[in-house]
Amino acid sequence: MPRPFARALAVAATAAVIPLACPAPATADVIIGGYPVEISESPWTVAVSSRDRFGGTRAGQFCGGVVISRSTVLTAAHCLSKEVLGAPPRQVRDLKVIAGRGDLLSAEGREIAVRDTWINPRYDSFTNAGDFAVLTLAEPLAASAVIPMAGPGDAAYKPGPGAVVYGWGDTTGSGDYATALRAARVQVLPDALCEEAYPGSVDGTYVAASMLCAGEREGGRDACQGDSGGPLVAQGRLIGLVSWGSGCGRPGSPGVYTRVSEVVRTLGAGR
Ligand code: 4AZ
Repeated sequence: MPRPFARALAVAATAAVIPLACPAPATADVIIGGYPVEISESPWTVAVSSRDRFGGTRAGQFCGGVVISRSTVLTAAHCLSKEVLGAPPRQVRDLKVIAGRGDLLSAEGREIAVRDTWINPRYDSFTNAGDFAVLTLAEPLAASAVIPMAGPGDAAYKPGPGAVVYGWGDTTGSGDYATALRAARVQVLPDALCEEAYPGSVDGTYVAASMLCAGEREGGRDACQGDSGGPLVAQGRLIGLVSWGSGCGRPGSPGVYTRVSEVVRTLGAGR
């Protein structure tokens, strides 16, 4: 199970009142190893937010999401878990998607209410397999915000350089959450690398049929807490959603993503 971002925020909130020592993962350089991007370059990247649950300082952002149709956003199933939200999603009254806003401290773009949530019933919180959920928006976004999903057999899934992950998550591995959107260039890695790294532990188990392995063999560039649910893009198509991993940017512990071809299969079969 990925360490939920909510827990990190809860720790941060507590620390603001009582100066408790926050546990700092032993990683440097954590999106880790990324660079700032304009939201106009990736209009399909959205912030999933609840000020009620996560406070207003970063517009309530707690996960990433991806626009796959004008009224549909994909995110990670674990983002909507009780462990993260502290309640079932339908009880989170101000669950929103923030589109067209790169800088969370600005008022640009739109905040759109989530009309309905659907969590993949086959999501397995022990292995992390099937880590995706669908948010239906109360109002549609522009068609230009939609990114196509790479279907089964798409060449974009082939191991190699040139994939990019986007998010507002931790940039150091020590709870330094970005306020402006960042991206990191990563490699799609062979399944064997993640099968070796994650044969089964408390963090999860790599299942190649429903997960995608990406990062850098030597560590460095990676997604991290708060990036969950956000996009991994290759050849202009969505191939992954940030899901889990052991730490962030560590050599030998690549990032694990939800394989979007599995999402396409599931949604195509009527869920
Ligand atoms: C998380 O806790 C998380 N390095 C997300 C991505 C990765 C690790 C942890 C990948 O949400």
